[in-house]
Amino acid sequence: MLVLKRLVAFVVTYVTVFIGGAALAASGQPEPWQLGLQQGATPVMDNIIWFHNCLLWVIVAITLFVLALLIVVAVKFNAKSNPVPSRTTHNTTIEVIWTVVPVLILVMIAVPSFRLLFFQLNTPPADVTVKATGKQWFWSYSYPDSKFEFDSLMVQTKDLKPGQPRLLAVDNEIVVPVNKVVRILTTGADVIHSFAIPAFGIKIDAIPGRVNETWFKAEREGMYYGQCSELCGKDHAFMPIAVRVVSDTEYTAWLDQAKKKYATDDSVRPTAVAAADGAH
Ligand SMILES: [Cu+2]
Repeated sequence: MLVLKRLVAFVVTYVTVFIGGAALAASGQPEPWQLGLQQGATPVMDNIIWFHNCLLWVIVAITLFVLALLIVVAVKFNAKSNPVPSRTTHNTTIEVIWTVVPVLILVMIAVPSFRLLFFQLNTPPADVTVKATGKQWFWSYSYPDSKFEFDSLMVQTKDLKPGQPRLLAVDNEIVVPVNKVVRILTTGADVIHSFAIPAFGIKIDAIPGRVNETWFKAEREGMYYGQCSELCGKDHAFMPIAVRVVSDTEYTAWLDQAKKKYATDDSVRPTAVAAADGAH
């Protein structure tokens, strides 16, 4: 009886945590006790989640079917219940079935799989381009259309402000407008890094000497976090990615201010030029 009570308590706790975790997973970062994927914030991630859930049912059905066959074999055809084994060998019908059926299942899986792959890999015309350069061990982001670049470093645990997640918050986050196509270009300055944001369904290597491209269209405002996902050395775990998705007006305001703050073109940063002149 006690065992049953404990079992019920366990199941209730588990279900509560699971449902709670699913709700929290919408916050653009991993949550304690989270099961499954983070809630999607882009059409690509919504598709990935849908495909993942479909495959889960397919694989559950196949596994149960194989398990049932194994049980039948073990029970009906063991040495005790079937002392004189049949000498039957080869059955064309069944051999054709167990070849054709798996092929059909794979073809059925391949169709949505390839459709999703092309959806991910064809970047639609972009509204904003952000270039992410992986460095040991932080990210630099540049907005080539607006000619500025800045570094993004992890906030140390002791410096965290309320609401900032440990190991994920950064000093300067990427800011992008909501419902706009953002093209991400990645490259590495030293070794291979990987730019990944689970809620956006993107993960792409940042390789020295070449530029990779991916894209996302965030459909909800908020903070979204990711991490470098290619082992790149000692502080690989401490170079998070943070993206703030904001409204169009907030984005324009941020862009104006960022152009001055992070300007790489000296002509748009008169104070810096004046200061440099003064030093001569
Ligand atoms: Cu890394």
